[in-house]
Amino acid sequence: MKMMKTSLYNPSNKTEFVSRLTTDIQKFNSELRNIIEKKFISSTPKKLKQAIVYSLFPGGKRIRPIIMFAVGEMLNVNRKTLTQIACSIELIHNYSLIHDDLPSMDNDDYRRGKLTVHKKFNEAIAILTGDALLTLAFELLSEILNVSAKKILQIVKLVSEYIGFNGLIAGQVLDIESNKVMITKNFNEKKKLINKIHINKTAKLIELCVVIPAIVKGVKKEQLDLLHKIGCNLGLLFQITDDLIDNLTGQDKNKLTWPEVYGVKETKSTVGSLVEELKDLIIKNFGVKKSWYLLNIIDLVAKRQN
Ligand code: GRG
Repeated sequence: MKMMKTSLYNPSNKTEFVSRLTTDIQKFNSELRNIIEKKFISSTPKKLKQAIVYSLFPGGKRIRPIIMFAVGEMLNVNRKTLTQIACSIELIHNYSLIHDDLPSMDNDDYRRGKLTVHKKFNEAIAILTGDALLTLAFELLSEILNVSAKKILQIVKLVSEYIGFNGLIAGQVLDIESNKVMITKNFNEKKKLINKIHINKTAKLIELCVVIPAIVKGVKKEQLDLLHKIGCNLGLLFQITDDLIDNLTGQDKNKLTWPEVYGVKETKSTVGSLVEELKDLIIKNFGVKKSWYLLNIIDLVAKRQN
Protein backbone atom coordinates (compact mmCIF):
# COMPACT_ATOMS: atom_id res chain seq x y z
CA MET A 1 0.00 0.00 0.00
CA LYS A 2 1.26 3.47 -0.88
CA MET A 3 2.23 5.61 2.14
CA MET A 4 -0.18 8.45 2.77
CA LYS A 5 1.50 11.77 2.01
CA THR A 6 2.02 14.16 4.90
CA SER A 7 0.69 16.92 2.68
CA LEU A 8 -2.76 15.43 3.32
CA TYR A 9 -2.29 16.45 6.94
CA ASN A 10 -3.57 19.94 7.34
CA PRO A 11 -2.35 21.23 10.69
CA SER A 12 -5.38 22.42 12.55
CA ASN A 13 -5.75 25.95 13.75
CA LYS A 14 -2.48 26.91 15.53
CA THR A 15 -4.31 29.14 18.02
CA GLU A 16 -6.55 26.26 18.99
CA PHE A 17 -3.48 24.04 19.52
CA VAL A 18 -1.58 26.63 21.59
CA SER A 19 -4.62 27.32 23.73
CA ARG A 20 -5.19 23.58 24.30
CA LEU A 21 -1.50 23.06 25.11
CA THR A 22 -1.45 25.93 27.61
CA THR A 23 -4.57 24.64 29.35
CA ASP A 24 -3.21 21.09 29.49
CA ILE A 25 0.11 22.22 30.99
CA GLN A 26 -1.65 24.34 33.63
CA LYS A 27 -4.01 21.48 34.47
CA PHE A 28 -1.13 19.01 34.70
CA ASN A 29 0.86 21.37 36.96
CA SER A 30 -1.99 21.65 39.40
CA GLU A 31 -2.61 17.86 39.31
CA LEU A 32 1.08 17.21 39.97
CA ARG A 33 1.12 19.73 42.83
CA ASN A 34 -1.96 18.11 44.42
CA ILE A 35 -0.47 14.63 44.17
CA ILE A 36 2.87 15.76 45.65
CA GLU A 37 1.33 17.77 48.46
CA LYS A 38 -0.87 14.87 49.52
CA LYS A 39 2.28 12.80 49.96
CA PHE A 40 3.95 15.18 52.41
CA ILE A 41 3.35 14.40 56.06
CA SER A 42 4.14 16.43 59.15
CA SER A 43 7.43 14.59 59.64
CA THR A 44 8.68 15.07 56.05
CA PRO A 45 11.95 17.01 56.52
CA LYS A 46 11.28 20.66 55.67
CA LYS A 47 14.37 21.03 53.49
CA LEU A 48 13.53 17.92 51.47
CA LYS A 49 10.00 19.17 50.95
CA GLN A 50 11.31 22.56 49.80
CA ALA A 51 13.82 20.96 47.42
CA ILE A 52 11.16 18.67 45.90
CA VAL A 53 8.79 21.58 45.29
CA TYR A 54 11.67 23.77 44.02
CA SER A 55 12.75 21.11 41.53
CA LEU A 56 9.26 20.43 40.17
CA PHE A 57 7.71 23.91 39.96
CA PRO A 58 7.19 25.92 37.87
CA GLY A 59 8.83 23.11 35.88
CA GLY A 60 9.88 22.78 32.27
CA LYS A 61 7.97 22.19 29.07
CA ARG A 62 6.09 19.14 30.45
CA ILE A 63 6.42 17.60 27.00
CA ARG A 64 6.33 14.00 28.28
CA PRO A 65 2.94 14.22 30.04
CA ILE A 66 1.56 16.19 27.08
CA ILE A 67 2.70 13.44 24.68
CA MET A 68 1.06 10.84 26.92
CA PHE A 69 -2.25 12.73 26.95
CA ALA A 70 -2.12 13.22 23.17
CA VAL A 71 -1.57 9.49 22.58
CA GLY A 72 -4.35 8.80 25.11
CA GLU A 73 -6.67 10.99 23.06
CA MET A 74 -5.65 9.17 19.87
CA LEU A 75 -6.44 5.78 21.47
CA ASN A 76 -9.53 6.90 23.43
CA VAL A 77 -7.93 6.46 26.84
CA ASN A 78 -9.35 8.62 29.58
CA ARG A 79 -6.99 11.46 30.60
CA LYS A 80 -7.86 10.96 34.27
CA THR A 81 -6.56 7.38 34.14
CA LEU A 82 -3.27 8.62 32.67
CA THR A 83 -2.67 11.54 35.05
CA GLN A 84 -1.02 9.55 37.83
CA ILE A 85 1.23 7.77 35.29
CA ALA A 86 2.13 11.05 33.57
CA CYS A 87 3.12 12.46 37.00
CA SER A 88 5.27 9.39 37.61
CA ILE A 89 7.14 9.87 34.29
CA GLU A 90 7.60 13.60 35.01
CA LEU A 91 9.09 12.72 38.42
CA ILE A 92 11.53 10.30 36.77
CA HIS A 93 12.48 12.98 34.23
CA ASN A 94 13.09 15.56 36.99
CA TYR A 95 15.12 13.09 39.09
CA SER A 96 17.37 12.48 36.07
CA LEU A 97 17.88 16.22 35.51
CA ILE A 98 18.75 16.88 39.18
CA HIS A 99 21.34 14.09 39.13
CA ASP A 100 22.64 15.11 35.70
CA ASP A 101 23.34 18.63 37.00
CA LEU A 102 25.49 17.38 39.90
CA PRO A 103 29.19 18.31 40.07
CA SER A 104 30.17 14.68 39.39
CA MET A 105 28.11 14.70 36.16
CA ASP A 106 27.44 17.86 34.10
CA ASN A 107 28.26 20.26 36.95
CA ASP A 108 25.63 22.82 35.96
CA ASP A 109 24.78 25.87 38.07
CA TYR A 110 21.53 26.75 36.33
CA ARG A 111 18.53 24.87 34.98
CA ARG A 112 15.29 26.37 33.68
CA GLY A 113 16.65 29.83 34.43
CA LYS A 114 17.21 29.21 38.12
CA LEU A 115 19.89 27.67 40.33
CA THR A 116 20.22 23.89 40.10
CA VAL A 117 19.07 21.95 43.17
CA HIS A 118 22.62 21.30 44.46
CA LYS A 119 23.48 25.01 44.11
CA LYS A 120 20.27 26.21 45.79
CA PHE A 121 20.43 23.62 48.60
CA ASN A 122 23.50 21.37 48.66
CA GLU A 123 24.83 18.26 46.93
CA ALA A 124 23.50 15.76 49.46
CA ILE A 125 20.02 17.28 49.31
CA ALA A 126 20.13 17.20 45.51
CA ILE A 127 21.06 13.50 45.45
CA LEU A 128 18.36 12.68 47.98
CA THR A 129 15.73 14.82 46.22
CA GLY A 130 16.43 12.88 43.01
CA ASP A 131 16.19 9.60 44.94
CA ALA A 132 12.92 10.71 46.54
CA LEU A 133 11.37 11.62 43.16
CA LEU A 134 12.41 8.30 41.64
CA THR A 135 10.98 6.36 44.58
CA LEU A 136 7.76 8.35 44.56
CA ALA A 137 7.40 7.67 40.83
CA PHE A 138 7.08 3.96 41.54
CA GLU A 139 4.73 4.55 44.48
CA LEU A 140 2.45 6.48 42.11
CA LEU A 141 2.53 3.63 39.58
CA SER A 142 1.50 1.17 42.32
CA GLU A 143 -1.58 3.31 43.02
CA ILE A 144 -2.97 3.66 39.47
CA LEU A 145 -6.75 3.50 39.56
CA ASN A 146 -9.06 1.77 37.06
CA VAL A 147 -6.27 -0.30 35.50
CA SER A 148 -5.89 -4.04 36.14
CA ALA A 149 -3.06 -5.30 38.38
CA LYS A 150 -1.71 -7.25 35.39
CA LYS A 151 -1.40 -4.10 33.28
CA ILE A 152 0.12 -2.15 36.19
CA LEU A 153 2.79 -4.86 36.54
CA GLN A 154 3.45 -4.69 32.79
CA ILE A 155 3.89 -0.91 33.07
CA VAL A 156 6.16 -1.14 36.16
CA LYS A 157 8.35 -3.72 34.43
CA LEU A 158 8.68 -1.65 31.26
CA VAL A 159 9.41 1.58 33.15
CA SER A 160 12.05 -0.24 35.26
CA GLU A 161 13.73 -1.66 32.15
CA TYR A 162 13.63 1.62 30.21
CA ILE A 163 15.09 3.79 32.98
CA GLY A 164 17.50 1.22 34.41
CA PHE A 165 20.97 0.01 33.50
CA ASN A 166 19.89 -1.03 30.02
CA GLY A 167 18.06 2.25 29.43
CA LEU A 168 18.32 5.80 30.76
CA ILE A 169 21.26 5.03 33.07
CA ALA A 170 23.11 3.19 30.27
CA GLY A 171 22.60 6.25 28.04
CA GLN A 172 23.96 8.57 30.73
CA VAL A 173 27.06 6.38 31.31
CA LEU A 174 27.77 6.19 27.56
CA ASP A 175 27.25 9.94 27.27
CA ILE A 176 29.74 10.69 30.05
CA GLU A 177 32.24 8.20 28.60
CA SER A 178 31.79 9.48 25.04
CA ASN A 179 33.68 12.70 25.85
CA LYS A 180 36.85 10.71 26.39
CA VAL A 181 36.58 8.27 23.50
CA MET A 182 35.07 10.33 20.68
CA ILE A 183 38.41 11.51 19.21
CA THR A 184 39.57 7.93 18.74
CA LYS A 185 36.40 6.68 17.06
CA ASN A 186 35.84 6.45 13.32
CA PHE A 187 32.65 7.66 11.60
CA ASN A 188 30.79 4.33 11.77
CA GLU A 189 31.62 3.86 15.45
CA LYS A 190 30.51 7.41 16.24
CA LYS A 191 27.21 6.84 14.37
CA LYS A 192 26.50 3.68 16.39
CA LEU A 193 27.44 5.38 19.65
CA ILE A 194 25.37 8.54 19.17
CA ASN A 195 22.34 6.44 18.23
CA LYS A 196 22.74 4.29 21.34
CA ILE A 197 23.18 7.31 23.63
CA HIS A 198 20.17 9.19 22.24
CA ILE A 199 17.88 6.15 22.28
CA ASN A 200 18.73 5.31 25.88
CA LYS A 201 19.25 8.73 27.43
CA THR A 202 16.24 10.43 25.87
CA ALA A 203 14.08 8.36 23.54
CA LYS A 204 13.15 5.58 25.96
CA LEU A 205 11.39 7.90 28.42
CA ILE A 206 9.42 9.45 25.54
CA GLU A 207 8.70 6.00 24.11
CA LEU A 208 7.18 5.09 27.49
CA CYS A 209 4.79 8.06 27.17
CA VAL A 210 3.62 6.71 23.81
CA VAL A 211 3.26 3.03 24.70
CA ILE A 212 1.82 3.26 28.22
CA PRO A 213 -1.58 4.57 27.02
CA ALA A 214 -1.63 1.59 24.61
CA ILE A 215 -0.91 -0.85 27.46
CA VAL A 216 -3.70 0.75 29.49
CA LYS A 217 -6.02 0.40 26.49
CA GLY A 218 -4.93 -3.21 25.91
CA VAL A 219 -4.12 -2.93 22.21
CA LYS A 220 -2.94 -5.90 20.12
CA LYS A 221 0.80 -6.68 19.85
CA GLU A 222 1.02 -5.37 16.28
CA GLN A 223 -0.28 -1.95 17.31
CA LEU A 224 1.90 -1.91 20.44
CA ASP A 225 4.98 -2.61 18.30
CA LEU A 226 3.98 0.24 15.97
CA LEU A 227 3.61 2.61 18.93
CA HIS A 228 7.05 1.56 20.24
CA LYS A 229 8.48 2.59 16.86
CA ILE A 230 6.57 5.90 16.87
CA GLY A 231 7.67 6.60 20.47
CA CYS A 232 11.31 5.80 19.81
CA ASN A 233 11.41 7.99 16.68
CA LEU A 234 9.63 10.84 18.48
CA GLY A 235 12.22 10.55 21.27
CA LEU A 236 15.05 10.63 18.74
CA LEU A 237 13.48 13.64 17.04
CA PHE A 238 13.32 15.40 20.43
CA GLN A 239 17.00 14.75 21.21
CA ILE A 240 18.24 15.59 17.71
CA THR A 241 16.44 18.95 17.84
CA ASP A 242 17.95 19.45 21.32
CA ASP A 243 21.38 18.87 19.78
CA LEU A 244 20.62 21.41 17.03
CA ILE A 245 19.62 24.01 19.65
CA ASP A 246 22.84 23.29 21.59
CA ASN A 247 24.85 23.60 18.37
CA LEU A 248 23.22 26.91 17.49
CA THR A 249 23.76 28.34 20.98
CA GLY A 250 27.30 26.97 21.37
CA GLN A 251 26.32 24.69 24.26
CA ASP A 252 27.65 21.53 22.63
CA LYS A 253 31.31 21.78 23.61
CA ASN A 254 32.84 18.43 24.66
CA LYS A 255 29.63 16.59 23.82
CA LEU A 256 28.99 13.93 21.21
CA THR A 257 26.00 15.35 19.34
CA TRP A 258 24.15 14.54 16.12
CA PRO A 259 25.52 17.63 14.29
CA GLU A 260 29.03 16.78 15.54
CA VAL A 261 28.78 13.35 13.88
CA TYR A 262 26.68 14.13 10.78
CA GLY A 263 27.06 17.90 10.29
CA VAL A 264 24.29 20.50 10.67
CA LYS A 265 22.88 20.13 7.12
CA GLU A 266 22.39 16.37 7.33
CA THR A 267 21.02 16.69 10.88
CA LYS A 268 18.36 19.14 9.69
CA SER A 269 17.45 16.79 6.87
CA THR A 270 17.14 13.90 9.37
CA VAL A 271 14.73 16.05 11.43
CA GLY A 272 12.62 16.59 8.29
CA SER A 273 12.58 12.87 7.42
CA LEU A 274 11.68 11.84 10.98
CA VAL A 275 8.77 14.30 11.03
CA GLU A 276 7.47 13.04 7.66
CA GLU A 277 7.82 9.40 8.66
CA LEU A 278 6.14 9.92 12.03
CA LYS A 279 3.20 11.82 10.56
CA ASP A 280 2.74 9.29 7.75
CA LEU A 281 2.69 6.38 10.21
CA ILE A 282 0.27 8.13 12.56
CA ILE A 283 -2.12 9.35 9.87
CA LYS A 284 -2.12 6.01 8.07
CA ASN A 285 -2.85 4.04 11.23
CA PHE A 286 -4.96 6.38 13.36
CA GLY A 287 -6.36 9.05 11.02
CA VAL A 288 -5.97 12.83 11.30
CA LYS A 289 -9.05 13.51 13.40
CA LYS A 290 -8.02 11.49 16.45
CA SER A 291 -4.35 12.38 16.20
CA TRP A 292 -4.41 16.14 15.46
CA TYR A 293 -3.05 17.00 18.91
CA LEU A 294 -0.15 14.54 18.59
CA LEU A 295 0.58 15.73 15.03
CA ASN A 296 0.78 19.31 16.26
CA ILE A 297 3.10 18.21 19.09
CA ILE A 298 5.42 16.61 16.52
CA ASP A 299 5.58 19.96 14.69
CA LEU A 300 6.23 21.72 17.99
CA VAL A 301 9.10 19.36 18.87
CA ALA A 302 10.67 19.76 15.42
CA LYS A 303 10.43 23.57 15.36
CA ARG A 304 11.13 24.32 19.03
CA GLN A 305 13.74 26.87 20.07
CA ASN A 306 14.27 25.59 23.64
C1 GRG B 1 21.35 11.07 35.81
C2 GRG B 1 20.26 8.81 35.48
C3 GRG B 1 20.62 10.12 34.96
C4 GRG B 1 20.25 10.41 33.69
C5 GRG B 1 20.43 11.70 33.12
C6 GRG B 1 18.16 13.43 31.49
C7 GRG B 1 19.59 13.09 31.41
C8 GRG B 1 20.01 11.71 31.69
C9 GRG B 1 20.49 14.04 31.19
C10 GRG B 1 20.12 15.50 31.07
C11 GRG B 1 20.78 16.11 29.92
C12 GRG B 1 20.10 15.83 28.64
C13 GRG B 1 20.45 16.69 27.50
C14 GRG B 1 19.28 14.83 28.54
C15 GRG B 1 18.59 14.44 27.35
C16 GRG B 1 17.16 14.54 27.57
C17 GRG B 1 16.76 15.97 27.60
C18 GRG B 1 16.85 16.76 26.35
C19 GRG B 1 16.35 16.48 28.72
C20 GRG B 1 15.76 17.80 28.84
O1 GRG B 1 14.39 17.60 28.66
P1 GRG B 1 13.37 18.79 28.49
O2 GRG B 1 13.89 19.72 27.45
O3 GRG B 1 13.46 19.49 29.91
O4 GRG B 1 12.03 18.22 28.28
P2 GRG B 1 12.37 20.41 30.63
O5 GRG B 1 13.19 21.40 31.42
O6 GRG B 1 11.54 21.08 29.59
O7 GRG B 1 11.59 19.50 31.51
